[in-house]
Amino acid sequence: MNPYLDVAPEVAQALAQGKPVVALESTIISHGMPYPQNVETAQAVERIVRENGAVPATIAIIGGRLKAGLTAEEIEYFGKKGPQIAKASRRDLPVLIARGQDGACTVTTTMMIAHMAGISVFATGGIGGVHRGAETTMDISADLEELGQTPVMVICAGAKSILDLGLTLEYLETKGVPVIGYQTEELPAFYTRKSGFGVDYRLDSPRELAAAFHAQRQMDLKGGMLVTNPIPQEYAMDPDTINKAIEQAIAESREQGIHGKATTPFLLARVKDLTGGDSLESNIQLVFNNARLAAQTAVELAGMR
Ligand code: PSU
Ligand code: MN
Repeated sequence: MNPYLDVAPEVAQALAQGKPVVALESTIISHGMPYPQNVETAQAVERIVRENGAVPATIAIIGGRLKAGLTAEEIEYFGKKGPQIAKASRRDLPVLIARGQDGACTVTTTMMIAHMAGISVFATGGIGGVHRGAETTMDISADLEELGQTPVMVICAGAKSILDLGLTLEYLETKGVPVIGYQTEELPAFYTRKSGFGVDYRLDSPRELAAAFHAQRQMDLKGGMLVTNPIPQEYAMDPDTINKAIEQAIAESREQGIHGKATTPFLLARVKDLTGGDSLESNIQLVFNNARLAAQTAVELAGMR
């Protein structure tokens, strides 16, 4: 066992008994939404995972400890501190841990810590990817490398078109990551159900998702699986509204010379401000939708040992 890892007692017990567990990320709490909606959403997501038969494990770094499973107090602490907490990707772990600091886990570090703990299914909102203009900036999220090397199923609502979705799919293909559409042939674009890009495979039930991941696991293939689950129709946003906000956010980030780890948080915050409360409600609902599917898939997977 990793000496820096703390698995919450309920999570450890579920894992020891082969029961379904779903990992949840914490950047969405600290950086993704304002307080107190972030804490309310994080708690509601845990409730949805439970209602669908699995144990939730929200993943974060607190005081230099890698945490798989947070208490209600820890979620509250994280939500209140918000963006003051460092966004932690793979390269940040050694120094954060050595200094005993807090860290908000991105998709990358949530996958890493989930895997250390023995958790196979992870629900989130959106993943990082290849940024627009990456052919000159080389700004490619570490999330794609992690998907290429860590055996965890990531259930998301696709990726926002703050990214170059075509290049993101090319990169995932190179890394050997299966991109699955849940009940769709088209990659969803987070706020909208369609992107104009196709997925590799369409699967239609939690059982089919579990069977594909189980086969990948039994073959001991390195790398994860990306499941893209479209936002429910009633919460989807108007593509023109969202695309205009994205174009403006990208233009501003270029004018202001935003780069490195600041780019994604800058773009997400600007899109959120430019679209007001509508995008927050859509964001919350798609996370609920992913948590439900992840719990149902973890239940199926637990029966396939
Ligand atoms: N995209 C979103 N919402 C998010 C993120 C990305 O639509 O919250 C967060 C996730 O934590 C993701 C991270 O793992 O940003 C990627 O950051 P970067 O592009 O710097 O790798
Ligand atoms: Mn980046």
